Order: sequence, then structure tokens, then C-alpha cells
Amino acid sequence: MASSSDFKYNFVSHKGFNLISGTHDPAEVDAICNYEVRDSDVFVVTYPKSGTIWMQQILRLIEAKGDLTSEELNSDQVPWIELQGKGKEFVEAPSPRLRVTHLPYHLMPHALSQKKGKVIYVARNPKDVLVSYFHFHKFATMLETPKDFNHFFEKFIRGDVYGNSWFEHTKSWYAHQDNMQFLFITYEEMIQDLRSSVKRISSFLGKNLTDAQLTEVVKHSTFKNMRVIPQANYEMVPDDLLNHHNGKFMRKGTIGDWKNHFTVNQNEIFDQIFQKEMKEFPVSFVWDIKDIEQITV
Ligand code: PPS
Repeated sequence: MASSSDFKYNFVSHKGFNLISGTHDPAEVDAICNYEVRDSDVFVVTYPKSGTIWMQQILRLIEAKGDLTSEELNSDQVPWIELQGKGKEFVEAPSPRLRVTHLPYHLMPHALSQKKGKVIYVARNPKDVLVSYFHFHKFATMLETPKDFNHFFEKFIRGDVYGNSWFEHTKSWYAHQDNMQFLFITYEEMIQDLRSSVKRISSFLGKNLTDAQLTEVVKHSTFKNMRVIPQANYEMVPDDLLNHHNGKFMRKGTIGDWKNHFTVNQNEIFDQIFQKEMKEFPVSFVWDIKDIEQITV
């Protein structure tokens, strides 16, 4: 059997979206759009590095009413639908099927647009996404280690990464929301007020948690606590997938780390592109932790 290193770094463009050879199978991804969707299905959709693992943690905890005793990895409890081999598992899985995905709208089940299942889209300010993704490329063995920050900056802007263009991903999912049962939430809102965010998510999912259960969900979902929960921080993932000498999955968990990476020139370029691409986008992003008056947990 071929190992992941045989396929390293090769993207296959599939219907306008980069898939990673050895990680995704185009035929399996193609099948996803025809999957039947149950009313109880929940799909967390993110552009990479926008808080996927965080939402996996919140969903599994809401489902377990705050109980963290299961030792399964977040990615086993709330798997990626597009990973090779996960399609068959999805079709046969018992309800509720909780899944995460980085796929664009056009590759996801058509049934979503008939208001079947629920979609939670988590968006994060793209400067912090870029920085988090840069570090993740040094850490994840299936992705090419960037030559340097500027090289990665340019690739991200071109959409020459897994996830393609952040701008297109965000705009396209947002634009289709009226067809779906859809919750849009930002990483920055979750940082600002985790408790209210968890309340919003659980009420969207129709789950009534007691105050005590809510407190448990929040407690186990803070960055500080997730960092030391083995199921939630991917430290158990083997070195041939995540090179633990080169970083940590739970890295900084904050807003504004881009300020430690972007040059003045890069920031100007980014701002120009952002303004052009997002001028009609109705949601504004928080770019700096200092812009949040109060952080509530
Ligand atoms: S991936 O690889 O696409 O699945 O990555 P993803 O899980 O989407 O994003 C990882 C970033 O999310 C941060 N994170 C958190 N921030 C704050 N609070 C909590 N609880 C939390 N959990 C995960 C994680 O640290 C990564 O961001 P950076 O900026 O790299 O720290």
C-alpha cells in the first residue's frame, strides 16, 4: 500500500477545488453531493485553520451534555466527511451524524439546499487564518513546508493551498445560506464570549442544556483546557501525519497574531485585496484582541 509520503504535496484540482493526493479520493468526494441527508445531520464547515477542532469539541460536548469521559479523538467523534474512506462510514453511521468539512458549497450534498440537516459555518479573520495555516504547513506532513513566510503569503493570496481562496469559500457559503438551515459564527465571537456562542450553537441544534451542563461544555472548550485534553489537541496523532517536533496544533488561539508576522507592505497588499473581494460582504471581522472590550467565558 502506498504511504502518505509517496503522494506528498500533490494537489489534484477537482471541480475547481484542490484535493490532496493520498488524503482525498476524487471519486469519493464526487459521491458526496448525492448523499442522502437526515434532518439530524450536522455539518461544521470551515476554511482550514478557522476553528474546526474547537467546534468539534463543542459539538461532541453538547451531544454528551458536557461529559468529557469519552477518550475518542475529536476527529473520530466528529470526522471530516471528505477524507478518503469516510464516505462509506458516513452513509452507514447511526444518527446523529456530526461531521466537519473544508469543502466548498458546490461539492457538498445537494440535499442541504432543501433544508435537510444543519450547517454551522465558522469564519475567522483571514490574516490570522493565513498565519495559523503557515505554521500548520510546517507541522502537517501532508502539506509542503513553506520556503518562508512571504512565499506562503503569496500562495494563500492566490488560493494555491488546500481550501483554495479564503474569499471565495467564505462568500460562497454565506451567499447560499437562505437555502439551508444555517448558522454563521465567527472565531472572534467565540473568543469574545464563549458561553453565549455555545448557547447559540446548542439552541440552533435544538439541544436544551441546563446551566450546569452549559458550564461544563464551556469549561472543556477553552483554549487553555483544550490544550491539555489529549482527545482535543491531536497530540496522540502519529508523527507521520503531524510532526510534533515542528509545532503544536493548539498553537496560540488568539486574535491578531498576524501582527507578529505581516510586514507593513504585506498588510497593505492584503487590505487592498480584502477590500476589493469583501466590499459587499455584510459581516465585519475583528482583527486585534485589543479591539474586544471584554472577554467573557
Ligand atoms: S484545521 O487544521 O483546519 O482543522 O485547523 P482548525 O481546527 O480549523 O484551526 C486551528 C486553530 O484554531 C485554534 N483553536 C482555538 N482557539 C481558541 N480557543 C480554542 N478553544 C481553540 N481551539 C483551537 C488553534 O489554536 C489554531 O489557531 P492558531 O492561531 O494556530 O493557534
